[in-house]
Amino acid sequence: AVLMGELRGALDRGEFALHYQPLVSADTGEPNGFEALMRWQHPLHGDVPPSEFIVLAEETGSILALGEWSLRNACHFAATWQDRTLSVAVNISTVQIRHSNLVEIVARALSDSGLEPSRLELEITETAFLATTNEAMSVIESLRRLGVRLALDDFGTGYSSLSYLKKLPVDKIKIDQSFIVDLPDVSSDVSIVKAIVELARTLGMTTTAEGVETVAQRDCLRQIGCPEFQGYLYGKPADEEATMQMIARQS
Ligand code: G
Ligand code: G
Ligand code: MN
Ligand code: NA
Repeated sequence: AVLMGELRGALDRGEFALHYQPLVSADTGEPNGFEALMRWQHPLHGDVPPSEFIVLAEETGSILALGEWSLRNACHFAATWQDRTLSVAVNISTVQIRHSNLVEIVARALSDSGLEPSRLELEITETAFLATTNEAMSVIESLRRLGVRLALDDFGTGYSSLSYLKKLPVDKIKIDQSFIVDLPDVSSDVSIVKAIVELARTLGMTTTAEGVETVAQRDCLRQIGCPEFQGYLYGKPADEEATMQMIARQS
């Protein structure tokens, strides 16, 4: 409650930052791109994690300004990367889809930064998709027409049916880390991840395994044929400076 009143002013005071975590190719072990993750550096409370302030920001409507700031910042940063094949992924709240002119905001972030649309990936959580109305669906279709890619975040934690998945206009499914954590020991999780990867491929979608922390998990995922990994094994979310250094080392 204390934080709620401060959220609005915090953006103007420059207390937010984006950190970046690599999305790594299973084939090469090199980054395909980076996911932007917001951090609130509060002067008294220290680093407030998104798990605490995103919901608050959604309830108060501050997420509209915060989300637009994230998009614009991530696009401008990615446009400075030497390697033009790297993409940037930005998380989008369902509130932004419903209550802002998201298509215009994304289009403007792209043209102002000069970032190629194909290098921007928008991550939308499965639960957000479930709440999707016809109106929201048309926003999602318009975003696709801009040429950006769409990813279904935290897949497996919601209640998507298979027929529902078929209708979703997404390019990528991000498999929630709860299915990755017990690989390769829990055979039911191996089966589930294998099924998701194969189903996605059948539907023309790619997959990313979230929360990859160990070599054993990586090896299991390689065997399954999951094409992209994200997790502490490859890198924790890092600030802009450390991210630039990582990109410089790779190129
Ligand atoms: O980095 P961390 O694990 O704390 O992030 C937790 C969650 O916060 C992420 O899974 C993501 O869904 C959400 N999040 C992080 N940054 C943003 C952002 O810029 N916008 C939105 N809507 N959600 C974000
Ligand atoms: O967008 P999403 O809600 O999926 O955000 C991913 C979250 O997962 C971020 O908050 C990030 O800090 C966290 N994360 C990323 N990699 C790992 C990992 O390997 N292990 C754990 N426990 N968390 C991770
Ligand atoms: Mn995400
Ligand atoms: Na996720």
